[in-house]
Amino acid sequence: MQIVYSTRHSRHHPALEFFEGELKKFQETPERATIVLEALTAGQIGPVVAPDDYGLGPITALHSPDYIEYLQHAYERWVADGGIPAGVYPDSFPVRRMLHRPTKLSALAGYYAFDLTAIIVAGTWEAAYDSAQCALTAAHTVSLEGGAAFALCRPPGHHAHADLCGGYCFLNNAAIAANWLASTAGRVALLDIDFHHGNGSQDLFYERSDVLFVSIHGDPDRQFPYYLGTADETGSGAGLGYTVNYPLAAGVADEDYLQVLRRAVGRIAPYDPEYVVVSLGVDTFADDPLGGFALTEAAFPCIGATIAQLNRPTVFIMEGGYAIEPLGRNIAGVLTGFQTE
Ligand code: SP5
Ligand code: ZN
Repeated sequence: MQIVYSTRHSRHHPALEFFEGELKKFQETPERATIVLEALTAGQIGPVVAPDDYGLGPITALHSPDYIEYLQHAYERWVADGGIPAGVYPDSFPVRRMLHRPTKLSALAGYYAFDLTAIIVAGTWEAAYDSAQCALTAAHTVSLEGGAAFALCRPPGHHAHADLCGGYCFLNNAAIAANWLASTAGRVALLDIDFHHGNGSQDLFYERSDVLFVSIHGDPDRQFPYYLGTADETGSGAGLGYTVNYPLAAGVADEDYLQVLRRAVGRIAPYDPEYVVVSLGVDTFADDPLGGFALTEAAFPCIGATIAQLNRPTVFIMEGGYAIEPLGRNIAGVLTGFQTE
């Protein structure tokens, strides 16, 4: 299958993040992408191509123009305003009943974010833009040729809302691809198997029936993103019944996980989607520093094979996975399992 990759991901490289009460090394590193690229190349998964440029249209079809304008210029305005060169860090968040949109950059940063990890540096916009273009290129290929494609997206996307960054995400790559496919197809399924709930994706499609959102993730009662992803969130209005969440307790291992995945796939099949988009995070791996499940390497090819049962043109979008050394093998495992099924 085609692999879509842009070297510009490396322009997004914040040094530090606030993690469990301390400043630590930023964990969503450029090395994540290069190790995946190496593993996919070594595993002969398919040809590697650079993304085409679909412009801002498919991005602003989901993200609000003011948020996009903010992302494009935040770093230069932050530095001009006396901010530290290390990156844009919010100083406050508007929560319940706080409605004013301020002009001060450190405050605007909190207005457009829900946590402290979507740190904007000089090259963040270019990296995020290319990440979304990788997703669109993979979607376009699959729409022309069928089969499957893998967008090696970095930064990841599934936590990003229409006008909110967070969880290392700025532009919702998977949602942008799903929305683009849905504009020509009647029905698209977005299956999110990152360890963390895809709060941004859910919110973007919550009132729509043309994109079925199905997510398996750590129970938000104890796991990031905490404030969304419960089983009783099922969509609203025209979207009622088109959001399906499978929150799981910490410690879930291969057999139990695969059983839930088969149930999720069983929920997607009768929807009869023309395309499947997969938010592919492998932070479900036992040794992941940000995850809480106990999957072994052997689970990942089974995950790919289970998704292949849907037998639909499929776009894989890379999301999380922070155990660096096994990251490439685990992504390659899913794609190989999918291909050999
Ligand atoms: C795309 C993606 O995977 N983003 C994940 C962002 C998660 N950030 C919150 C981390 C919460 C820290 N708790 C970790 C406890 C594990 N022992
Ligand atoms: Zn994740």
